[in-house]
Amino acid sequence: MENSTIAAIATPGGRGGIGIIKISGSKALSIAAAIFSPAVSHASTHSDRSGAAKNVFADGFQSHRLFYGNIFDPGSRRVLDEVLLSVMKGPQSYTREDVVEINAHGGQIAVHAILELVLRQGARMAEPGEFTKRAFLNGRIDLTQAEAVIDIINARTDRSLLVAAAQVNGTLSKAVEEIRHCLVELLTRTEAGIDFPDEVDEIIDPAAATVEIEAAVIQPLQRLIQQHADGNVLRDGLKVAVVGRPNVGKSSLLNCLVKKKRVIVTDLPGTTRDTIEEAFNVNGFPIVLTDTAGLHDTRDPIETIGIEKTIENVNGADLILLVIEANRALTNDDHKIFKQFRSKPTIVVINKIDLVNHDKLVEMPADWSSSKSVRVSALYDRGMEALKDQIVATAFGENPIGLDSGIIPNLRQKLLLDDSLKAALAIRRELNNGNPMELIAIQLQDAIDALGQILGTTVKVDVLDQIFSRFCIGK
Ligand SMILES: Nc1nc2c(ncn2[C@@H]2O[C@H](COP(=O)(O)OP(=O)(O)OP(=O)(O)O)[C@@H](O)[C@H]2O)c(=O)[nH]1
Ligand SMILES: [Mg+2]
Repeated sequence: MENSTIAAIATPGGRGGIGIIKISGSKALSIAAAIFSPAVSHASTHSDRSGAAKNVFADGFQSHRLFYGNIFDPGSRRVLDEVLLSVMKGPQSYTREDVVEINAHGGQIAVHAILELVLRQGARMAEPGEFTKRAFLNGRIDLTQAEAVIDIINARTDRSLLVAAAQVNGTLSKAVEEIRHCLVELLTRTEAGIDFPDEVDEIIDPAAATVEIEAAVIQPLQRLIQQHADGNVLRDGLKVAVVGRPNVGKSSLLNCLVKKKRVIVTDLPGTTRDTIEEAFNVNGFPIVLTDTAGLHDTRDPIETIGIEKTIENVNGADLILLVIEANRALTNDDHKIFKQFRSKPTIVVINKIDLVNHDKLVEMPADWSSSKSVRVSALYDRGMEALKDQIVATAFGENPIGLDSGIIPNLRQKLLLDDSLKAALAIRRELNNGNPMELIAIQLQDAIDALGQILGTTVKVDVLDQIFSRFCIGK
């Protein structure tokens, strides 16, 4: 383990109430002692800086205490800022090393001047994610927890944050650890069977092992893999495409939902030519809404390109809002669009209800009954709450995802879960076929290794670098 002392500004750039400079490593305390002078010293009658400092730090800094005072440049003796200094001695700290945090007044100039001073005292600039990387390398957290720290920083909504926070507490590790435990136990018995072939029947019973693998390995792995798919939505946002024929009010609907004039609206059909994305959130769920070009038969080359993009976008969407007009009977284009995308979860949005009486509303054909419909007026902002509720209900069902278990593997973890599952399925097959124990042991080892990489026990250095480079500096 590298033992250099690292430092960085931990708060975002720009003006703010406070700015924090974080230092971690064996020199953190001596650097702090060299540039900090407490404002009041109970123990000292001297007023000079070094004398006061000596008394307060006579036995070194006390851990997990806040110190109030000034940061000064030991060369020029100039005071740079009034600060609160917090000291957390390792191993009771984020990185398990000695950590000092200097809470300075937020101006960028003061914060940068203090960082520079700290670097001149012998610390080096931290790389992105290096504090968290040290926490991992020093065994305070496992890799899934370190990755969750990134997700917390990037969380788009309250719900995404909830899931990331659960993972920081180790919920995914616990689930993976349980599966791994079962595999390790089976491997131990398999190897005993290899060493004592005469007693193999007593050591390992293939039928019982098959049942065990199924219940304690295959099914839990499959559940975690499924949760990855569900969780992508929380991490990246639910992709919702607004489609319909020209002029039905798709762009108006997007503007109304996101509460700003994001897209151009005119009374001319064919106004929207390109797909336009806007992120917002509904009841805490992140949504990425896309407005698209109106779909119909056309020879206009620009519209044709727009229509191709619409189709491409809809194919990648999780949910479709099919907009129709309340004041007109459905046209062939409406029917065509419904049919074209019928494999996707769809909500029919009956727009422009302000133009018709209730009893004159467009009729929904019987074969559209698989989709729920909501009546709105995008022009007068009516029905939007009902539409939002329907979006959440259609996309997430009764029990919004991720909240019950709080476990959502990311893509890296999911690919390793896939590897582990592949090996587990092979083990089940080989147990059924009565294949030699040696073969089963190899597959068990593969399944265990894949899970080890999730936890970070067997992970490669370049993978680590890649993970931690996604962090911001100062975390
Ligand atoms: N009365 C009424 N007019 C609406 C409503 N929603 C949209 N409109 C009008 O319908 C016309 C078309 O609206 P847009 O939002 O541009 O329709 P679009 O579906 O995006 O049209 P294209 O981009 O051309 O495909 C505009 O004149 C809107 O003001 C509504 O709820 N009520
Ligand atoms: Mg439009």
